[in-house]
Amino acid sequence: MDYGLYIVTDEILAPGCSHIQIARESLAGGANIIQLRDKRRGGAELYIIAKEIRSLCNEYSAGFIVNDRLDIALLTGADGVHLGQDDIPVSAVRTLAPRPFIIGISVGSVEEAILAEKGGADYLGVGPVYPTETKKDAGPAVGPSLIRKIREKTKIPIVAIGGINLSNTRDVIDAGADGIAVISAVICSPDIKIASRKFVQLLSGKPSVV
Ligand code: TZP
Ligand code: MG
Repeated sequence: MDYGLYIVTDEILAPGCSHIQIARESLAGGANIIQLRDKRRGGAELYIIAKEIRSLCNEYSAGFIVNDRLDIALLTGADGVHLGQDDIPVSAVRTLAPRPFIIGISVGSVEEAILAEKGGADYLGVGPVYPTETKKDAGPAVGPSLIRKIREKTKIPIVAIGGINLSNTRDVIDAGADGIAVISAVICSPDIKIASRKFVQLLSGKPSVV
């Protein structure tokens, strides 16, 4: 899985823009993975939205991950689920969802990262790397130095999250991240497709032409 540009959908930050529109635009801009993240809707609505994003991601050969909802992920053929520290343990999820199903775990310390890897996680969401307004309970910013420390102690891919923008992307990649998970820097921009494309160009090392 190419973690590259990993877009997390958030309808609250983008009023009038649905999960599906966010996914469609960011995929058109070259996003590698879409994570459906919705803490409000029930399963009935989420199931329909997830099925639609699954087929959009297929069109672009992109990955599709569902936040929190293992049931929705399994029922809609998602590539994986993303879980936090308070969610069902990775080892238990694995019994229901063998590989190649992907399990991503949010971690905020080296200890959590080592445990997640040992438990069977496929990638680590490390953050918040920088201060962010998007997740109020995200805790203090850990900085790119934590990415460096986790890279030394673990082998699975690292996706940096929290306050990632065009100016700090290089620093997190240089620190050892395999990809960047972005919400506001893409979703709150006037054009999600163009904003995504700028990140993709930056990640590919090419100068931005937009
Ligand atoms: N988990 C840790 S920070 C964060 C999440 C979901 C929010 C990231 O959003 P943004 O807008 O890219 O800072
Ligand atoms: Mg969660």
